[in-house]
Amino acid sequence: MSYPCTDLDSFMAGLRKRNPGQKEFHDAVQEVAADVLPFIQGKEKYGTECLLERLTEPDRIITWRVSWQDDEGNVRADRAWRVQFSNAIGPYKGGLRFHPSVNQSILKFLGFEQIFKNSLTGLPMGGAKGGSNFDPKGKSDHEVMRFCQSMMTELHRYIGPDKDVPAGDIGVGAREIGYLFGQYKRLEGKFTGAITGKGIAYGGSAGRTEATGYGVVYFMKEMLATKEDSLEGKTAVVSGSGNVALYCLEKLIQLGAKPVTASDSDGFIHDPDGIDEDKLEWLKDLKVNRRGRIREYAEEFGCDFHEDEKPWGIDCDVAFPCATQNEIDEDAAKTLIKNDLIALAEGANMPCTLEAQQALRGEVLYAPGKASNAGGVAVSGLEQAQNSQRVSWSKEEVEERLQEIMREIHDKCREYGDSDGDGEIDYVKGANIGGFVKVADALLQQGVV
Ligand code: NDP
Ligand code: 2IT
Repeated sequence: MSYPCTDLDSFMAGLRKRNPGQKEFHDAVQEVAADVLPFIQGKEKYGTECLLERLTEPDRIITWRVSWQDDEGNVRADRAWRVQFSNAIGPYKGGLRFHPSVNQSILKFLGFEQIFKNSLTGLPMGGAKGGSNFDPKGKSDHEVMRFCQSMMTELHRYIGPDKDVPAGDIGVGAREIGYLFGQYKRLEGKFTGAITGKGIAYGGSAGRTEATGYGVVYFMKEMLATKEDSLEGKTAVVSGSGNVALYCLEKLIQLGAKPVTASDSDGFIHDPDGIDEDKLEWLKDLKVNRRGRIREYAEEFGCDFHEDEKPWGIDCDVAFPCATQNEIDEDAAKTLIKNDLIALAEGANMPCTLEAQQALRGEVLYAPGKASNAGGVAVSGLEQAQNSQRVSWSKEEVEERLQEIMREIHDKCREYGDSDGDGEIDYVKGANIGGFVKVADALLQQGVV
């Protein structure tokens, strides 16, 4: 391969060879490289800097064993990683995921996307991701606490408010963040904002819990506004029933849309009358407090439960995949388009396969996660700012700033994704290049590091 590589096929062939078996990582890089390589080409300032070659190689990956004891006294051993991808524009920042499917490929794809997402927020945050194949499902609070304490006993060496600031992701919510922070504080002997998504009682930001889901809906609102349209009266299909999905549902209801589905790994519920405020409160209690299954919604409210199915065949105007990666394949995307979908905003990271993206781009308004789900990490950035200043902003103030940040991300997508100014925004291209330019400038100014 010649340096710098300007041809997508040879760039990807090299990347695949260096990172065998890491399909999720390959896909995430391919999406970015397809837009960034042509953008770099011929621009003198990028010259021989090999920026994309550098950005696809993490600064470091830390991996360790987490030993812990279950309630029966058995000693368990799980794997954990922290992928510190790039601190070009700020301390490493990104969530921790606990799920049996977690492996290095998944964390590398997430960490890589996080670089560009965090850049799009306009806040000084680098890109990272971490997690474990530990499955919190079915574990007691005490088991989760022992796991989190053991995990942090190693992780604490590598994080800190000016170094690397983890947060939540799949399987890591308020409970896990509390246990992780408690152990960090005990080991370090100091109270600093080394983690975000903290409880309000100990330095968390108002509005962080809601931020990702609300942000996705704000982004959708901006996309629809480019077509002089709004969410009022729109039928929405949502997947997932975790943190992102629940607050996506909440904001949709507040803005007059009618969400009709929610899901978990067992299947989806279809409520043609719409999930309203009262039903959502019940669902939050089911999922957050009782850790129940989505099928119980169907039993409670007398609607259909579709076991082992995804909701993409349900007629809708707008769609919000908010569960996990690769949950919409090409067939599902084509079904959505056939059913007259207007717009899709990703709440999850990479929920659409590359083939699904291809089908959606140009056919509907389509927002990639690194733009539309950036509200979560943006409010994490605001939490870091509040912690540094030792202040707490009101929920209204945080929500106002979140809306402003989502508008600015939309503006950046317009700036870089509609270069001919005809009003048709390619949000994938806009987000990839819009995220890249700031990181690239930072790398150029910091020399060969
Ligand atoms: P949660 O753990 O709160 O919820 C995850 C939801 O997705 C659950 O309903 C879960 O169902 C479902 N799910 C997870 N894995 C699978 C799977 N393999 N197959 C089917 N369903 C699955 O996570 P979040 O809501 O925080 O995260 C959801 C998505 O949003 C992820 O892609 C995450 O990376 C992304 N994201 C999260 C942010 C945040 O601030 N939390 C910020 C930006 C993006 P079940 O309970 O059955 O496993
Ligand atoms: O994917 C993501 O952006 C997150 N899980 C949130 C990361 C964070 O640091 O708040």
